[in-house]
Amino acid sequence: MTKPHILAFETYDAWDAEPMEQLFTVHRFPVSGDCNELSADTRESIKAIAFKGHTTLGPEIINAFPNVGLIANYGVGYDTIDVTHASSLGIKVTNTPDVLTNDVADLAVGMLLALNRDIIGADHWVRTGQWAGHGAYPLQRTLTGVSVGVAGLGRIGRAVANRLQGFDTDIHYYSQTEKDAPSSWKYHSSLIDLATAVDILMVTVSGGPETAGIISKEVIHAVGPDGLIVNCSRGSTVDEPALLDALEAGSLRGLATDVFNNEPEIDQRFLNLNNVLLQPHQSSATIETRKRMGQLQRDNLLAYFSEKPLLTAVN
Ligand code: 8YV
Repeated sequence: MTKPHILAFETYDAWDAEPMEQLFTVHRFPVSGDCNELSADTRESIKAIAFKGHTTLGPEIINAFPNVGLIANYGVGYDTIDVTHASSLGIKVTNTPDVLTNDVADLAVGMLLALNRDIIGADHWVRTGQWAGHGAYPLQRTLTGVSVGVAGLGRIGRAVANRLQGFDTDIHYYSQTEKDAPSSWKYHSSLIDLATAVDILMVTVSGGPETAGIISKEVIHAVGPDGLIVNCSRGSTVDEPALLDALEAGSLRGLATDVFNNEPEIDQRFLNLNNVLLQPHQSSATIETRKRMGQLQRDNLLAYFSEKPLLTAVN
């Protein structure tokens, strides 16, 4: 049987690349971004796209592959894929939910703990001899009894809230509609109300046009000079210039973030701040989870080519 032709974006680890090559004839998306580097015959032979990464997959690229019927995303977030355009052409889109929820939530909580107690600064204090030279590290803040707000109670937000409940915090959340959640979790129908009520804001909403900039200047100021923001969602959800202004002015106590606008070419202002914890978009980046994400992406491709129901369709 001839192997179906697919177009693969970005590079894959061997445990994904090998089975992908066994199952499909894999064409690589040109590094230059110019689809015309692939011949018209090749572009027409391609029936599905294995998408990965955070570049834009918009009409220009999608239209260059006239026989594509599926875009299988490697990742839960699909904000860079123009799903509306894909749908208008009858192209299905899948993602990789659930398999990464725990790792993302773990990193979000890990970032919060590290930021709140300045674990990285304290490590530096020991390594540089300041403990012996200057004595005890400056006192930090407790998490016990603190009010934590989860912005977006989807799969990841819920996993974050479940973990933080174990730290004896008061859980508040914002969502468009009230969710079936423990009665002790306080629902807020507006982000400003949530930010005003809590000391720590965990951003777990999905990315995309609906959530662009929702962590606005007003929300950031409502979290306030005693407050922290932790972002494991998308850089686009936050008004980044307002966030940087607040951090520089001390009108927000601190930020931990795994995501940025224009990553990895992040705003250099982040690098001069000592009240931030910066991570290289690695919340799903464990060997185990990445293997599950690759498997789910391939399972969706296989389902498509064998005309079975897609496992995790988003349109
Ligand atoms: C990326 C992510 O997909 O799942 C998501 O939405 O942001 C990540 O897991 C991963 O970095 C691969 O690009």
